[in-house]
Amino acid sequence: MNAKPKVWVARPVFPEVLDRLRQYFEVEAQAEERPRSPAELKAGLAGADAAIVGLADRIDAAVLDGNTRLKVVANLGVGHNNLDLDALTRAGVLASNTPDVLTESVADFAWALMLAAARRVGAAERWLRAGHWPGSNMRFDDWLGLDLHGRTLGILGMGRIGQGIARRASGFSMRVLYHNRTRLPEAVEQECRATLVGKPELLAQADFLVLVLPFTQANRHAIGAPELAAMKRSAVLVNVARGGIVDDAALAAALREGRLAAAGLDVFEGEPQVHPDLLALDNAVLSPHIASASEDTRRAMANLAADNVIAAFGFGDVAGQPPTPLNPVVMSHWAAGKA
Ligand code: 8YV
Repeated sequence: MNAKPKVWVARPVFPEVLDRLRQYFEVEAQAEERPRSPAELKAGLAGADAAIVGLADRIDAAVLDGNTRLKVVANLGVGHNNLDLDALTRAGVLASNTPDVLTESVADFAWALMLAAARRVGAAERWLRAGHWPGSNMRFDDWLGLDLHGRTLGILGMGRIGQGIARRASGFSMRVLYHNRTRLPEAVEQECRATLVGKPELLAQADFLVLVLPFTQANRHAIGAPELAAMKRSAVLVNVARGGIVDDAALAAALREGRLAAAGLDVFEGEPQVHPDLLALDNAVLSPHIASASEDTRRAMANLAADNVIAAFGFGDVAGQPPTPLNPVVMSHWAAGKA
C-alpha cells in the first residue's frame, strides 16, 4: 500500500479537524502558535504534499523555491494577501481560502465595533473596573456617546461581508451608502438598501465608515490623512479588513486632535504590533483581529481549509472538487499532467 500523503499544518487548529485529515493523510501539526520564519515555512513545506497555513504565513516564490512535492496550500482566512498566487500557480500549487463561512460573523463583529466605539463601551468599562464609579458623582451629562440609529452608514468595499453589514443596518434605521469598484446588481442593492456613491461622497456623508476592502498595494492607505480630513469630525471609522488599508499614525493623530470622533479597529499595520499612539487613546476600541472568531465560524473555517485539501487529493465526498480554490487553473495543469 502507498504511504499516505502528508499535510503540514502551520497553526494549531481544532483536534477534530486534524482527526478528519488523519483519515486520509499523515498529519504534522504545529502545537504552538507563533510566527514561523521563512526558513521554517520553507522546511515545513518541503516535506509535505499539502499545507494549511495562517495569515501570518507568507507563502511566496522564495518559500516555494525548489519544492517539487507540494500540491496544495489552504489558507485559514478569506483574505489571502499572505499568498503570492502567481508564484503558487507557477509552482503548480493549488491555493484555497475560506470565503462565505465567516461572512456573517465578521459582519456581526463590525457592528460590535461600531456600537462599542460610538457608545464608548471600552473606555467606560476600563473606568468602572478601575473603581472610579463609587464616589465619582457621575453626572447626567457624563459618558455621552453617539447614536447609530437614523445615521448614515458608509461601507467601503461591498463584497459579501460589506453586504452582510449593510443588511443589518435596517434594524438601526440607517441610510446605507457604499463605494465599490463595481456596482452591485440592482436586486442586491435593494436587499441591502444601499446606494452606490463615489469615494469623496462616501467620506463626506458617512457618520459611520466601515472598511471591508481586500488588501492590495493599490488599497494601501486608502484611508490616510487626506481621506480622514474629508470625513465629518463626528464620524466613527471601523476597520475589519486589513491593517495597512488605514494609515494608523494619521488615524491616531485625527482621533487625538478631535478631527474624528472614534474608531473601532480589529486590524493594524504591522500587527500584532499596534501603533503606540492608538494604544494611548480612549476613543479607539481595539481588538486583536478576532472578527471571525466565533466558536462556530472558526471551526467552519478550519473544516473548509481541510475540505479543500481532502478534495484536492481525490478523497472525501467532493473528491476532485475543492470547494473554494483561488487558482483552479492549477487543477487543469494537473489533469494535463503538466504540474
Ligand atoms: C483571519 C481574516 O483568518 O479571513 C480573514 O481574512 O482576516 C480572519 O478571519 C483569522 O483572524 C485567522 O487569522
